[in-house]
This record gives sequence, structure tokens and C-alpha cells, in this order.
Amino acid sequence: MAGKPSVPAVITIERHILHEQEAFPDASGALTQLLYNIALAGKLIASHTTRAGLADILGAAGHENVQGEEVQKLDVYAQWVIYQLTDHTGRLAVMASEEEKDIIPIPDKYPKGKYVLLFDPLDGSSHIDFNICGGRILAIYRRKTLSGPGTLEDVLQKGSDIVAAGYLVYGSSTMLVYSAGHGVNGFTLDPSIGEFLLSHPNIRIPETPKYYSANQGYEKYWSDGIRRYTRWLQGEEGAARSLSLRYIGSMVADVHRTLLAGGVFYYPSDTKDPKKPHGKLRLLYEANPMAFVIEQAGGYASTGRGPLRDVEPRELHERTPLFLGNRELVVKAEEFIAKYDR
Ligand code: AFP
Repeated sequence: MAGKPSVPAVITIERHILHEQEAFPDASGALTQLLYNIALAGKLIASHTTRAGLADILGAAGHENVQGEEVQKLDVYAQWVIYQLTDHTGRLAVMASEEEKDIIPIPDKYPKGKYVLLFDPLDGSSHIDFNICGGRILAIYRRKTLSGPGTLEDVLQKGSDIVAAGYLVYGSSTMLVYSAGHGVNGFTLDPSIGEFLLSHPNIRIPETPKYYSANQGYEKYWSDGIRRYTRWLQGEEGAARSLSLRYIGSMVADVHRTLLAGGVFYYPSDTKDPKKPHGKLRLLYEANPMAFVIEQAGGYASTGRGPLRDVEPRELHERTPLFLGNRELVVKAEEFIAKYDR
């Protein structure tokens, strides 16, 4: 074309999602549309999140969620946005959210689709008042039941059944990182045009890890194996190198850094709270989707005793110990646990 400008092609998230669908000529487009809805919800939530200090949405909503944690107003907004953008589309059979005790049915008046959406509407919400970045985590599965309203059976699926998963991170810019099972791509929101643009194509976790990430404030509640593993990461216990520590306490941000810089993020079982013997993170809303992204980028995710993706969920809000990042670092955690924590 005459006069073609010599700038690199701008790839919007829409173009990218459509391009991925081309590999599946029989696809109905439902997954593609669902991913658009999710990107749109991400933009709406991002615009609120970055104005949180100015608007009256800052602060707690005044009640606790199903986990007994205080619900922030932004959590409420984030959940509502996702729900009302997707409930009527005929793409979903059922949803479930970290903030809701039970599954979220699709209203009777709307058609039911073949997918299931699980999400943590605003992860890291307890950090909002401190201007520390949070994010949103989601996973899409195919329904298991054949027709009618989706059920608990459709929601309680293993990580290995995930069709697509990803997260939004609201940091110095807003990014959407997702995988539909063909690698991981990252998109940065250009606020001037309100569009997610491909900024991190085909993300692979770097081979040389840089950081380890865990809440070492809880070390006294950890097992011998976890303490020794942590010392190994610091260059002791026969290790050949030491890693730097980085921990924000907002899983999306900690895992995002692990994905881009290499390293390991872990939240192990601990004895801090007898009601949470498996740590804090939720299998369905946090661990499985983030593990899917990490593994699609060449990493590995484990409970410390084996692959996370094989864990059969038993209840909606169950928690799991989690180790994810560079494969050799996660495998090392499994070795320390097998040796010292019988
Ligand atoms: P909030 O959503 O309540 O802020 O919790 C965030 C989170 O679930 C996850 O994002 C962090 O990795 C983890 O908690 C941090 O927990 P600790 O404060 O116990 O380290």
C-alpha cells in the first residue's frame, strides 16, 4: 500500500482473540465473545480502580464475604460488572465467585451456554487503601452437565480441565494476561484509546530465576521442609545460588512478577490459623487459574506434594498450598517437603 507508515502493527486484543479462533474453524465463537466480555469488564474495573482514591468507592462495604474477610466496595463493583456483562449472553451455564458462598446461577429468563466462569473479582482488595496493585483472576471451563441450569458439578473441576484462564493486574498500567491453551500473551491497556494492545507476545518464564516470593513473616508457622526450602532459595542447604526476596501480598502482582522475571511464588500450609491448615489461597479462584498461566508459559505449579492441576476439588471455597514458577524451583520444594515433612 502506498504511503504505508513504517510503524509496527498494533495488535488489539480483539484482533488477537479472533486470530486464535481461526485455528478452530468449527468454534462457535462463544469463547471468543466471552473473552471480549472479560476484557471489557477489565476496562470498566480498571477505570474505577485507578480513581479509587477520588471516588466514594474507597473503603469497606460494611460486610464480610464468605471467607470472613471484610468486603471492599470495589469488590462489590467488580463482581457486579462481571456478572451483568455475562449473565444474559447465552454463553455461560453457571458462574462462581470467591465472594459468593454458593454458585451463581444464570437467571431463568436467559439461555444457558456451554461454559462455566469462575472468578476472584478483585484479588488483593485489602491493599486498595494503600494504593498497592490488585487484580482479577478468572478461569473458564466447559460445562459437564449436558443441559439446563449449570450445577455445582460444573464448577468443581480440576485445573487440568481449564479451557482458558488469565488475570488482570492493576498496576502502573493495567494489563490483561491470558492463555486459551496456546501459550500466554499479555496486553496493556492504552487509556488514551481505551483498548488493550498486545505488549507481551508469547510470554515464557525466563530460564534463569530471579526472585522468590513468600510471606516470610509466617516462617514460625511453617514446617521444617518449608523452612529448609526457603534457606535453599537463599543460597544455603547446598544451593548453588541465592535469589532475592520480593513479596507484595497481592497474588496477581506477585505471580505476574514471577512470570516475567522468573522465580518461585509460594503460599504453603501453615499452623497460623487452625481453620486454614492448607494456607490462604483458594484452589478454584486463585491457585488453578494462575497455575494454568504459569504452566502455559513453561513453568510448573504444585501443592508441594504433586501437580496442582490434578487436584480434585471437593468444595467451592477450599484452600490449597501452592508453589508455582520455574519448574526446577517448584520441584525442589516437592523434594524438601517429601524429605522433611512426612
Ligand atoms: P485479599 O484479597 O484479602 O487482599 O487477599 C489477597 C490474597 O488472597 C492473595 O492475593 C495474596 O497472595 C495473599 O492473600 C496474601 O496473604 P498474606 O497477607 O497472608 O501473605
